[in-house]
Amino acid sequence: MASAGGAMQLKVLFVGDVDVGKTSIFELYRTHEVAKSPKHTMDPVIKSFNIVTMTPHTTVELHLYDTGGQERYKTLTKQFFRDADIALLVFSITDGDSFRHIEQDWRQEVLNHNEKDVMMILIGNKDDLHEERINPKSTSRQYAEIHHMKFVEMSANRRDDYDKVDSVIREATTEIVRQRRNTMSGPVQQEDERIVLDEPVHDGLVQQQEQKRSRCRYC
Ligand SMILES: Nc1nc2c(ncn2[C@@H]2O[C@H](COP(=O)(O)OP(=O)(O)OP(=O)(O)O)[C@@H](O)[C@H]2O)c(=O)[nH]1
Ligand SMILES: [Mg+2]
Repeated sequence: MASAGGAMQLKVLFVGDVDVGKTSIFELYRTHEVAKSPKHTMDPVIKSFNIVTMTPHTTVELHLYDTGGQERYKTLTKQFFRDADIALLVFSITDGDSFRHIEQDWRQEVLNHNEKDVMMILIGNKDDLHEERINPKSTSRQYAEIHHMKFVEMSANRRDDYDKVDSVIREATTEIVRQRRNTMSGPVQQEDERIVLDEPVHDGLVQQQEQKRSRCRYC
């Protein structure tokens, strides 16, 4: 666990095949707005902001990593998988391969790059295109249950689905805070009863974030 000035820091990865909507979900979560014409992600994009967990009310600094799913960027991308705390495994409900690759590729890669437990969240995106659905919801849910993942279907094109991604990330963050409170020696910073913070604290280049992160995680 990392801390900077008392706040816990968690690394949250967005991974999955090309075009499944990772950047669209990332932007919806970050800005509460539907992303307009997102471009393919090449270098990972990192944004950080604070949230306050459910009970115990604790400020957590989330470092969100949006990675590219294109084959030619995979080697670069996977370097960023290490030290992850939460991984959002994203597929499209309209794309069978994108679901199969969750197991064949993305989940395994997250595991391979991390020695400690990573909280995984399975996201079936493009729920607005239900007439083109290929991946049955029951199959995805069952897969998630087998692997102890949270599961949600959503559409990054629906502004209201901000609540879905916010809830599932907040639940995962809260669980990690609870788990680590039970094992850590020092106190976790407690907050007053507050509902949501969601304040951008800093954006930056990949390299700057990595440097800052490595300084903080082991200090
Ligand atoms: N209908 C629909 N389209 C979506 C949804 N989410 C994303 N898209 C569209 O799908 C395309 C790809 O979205 P991105 O968010 O760029 O996908 P990505 O997974 O980040 O792709 P890479 O960065 O190349 O790996 C874009 O045209 C989006 O507008 C959704 O929920 N519904
Ligand atoms: Mg992208």
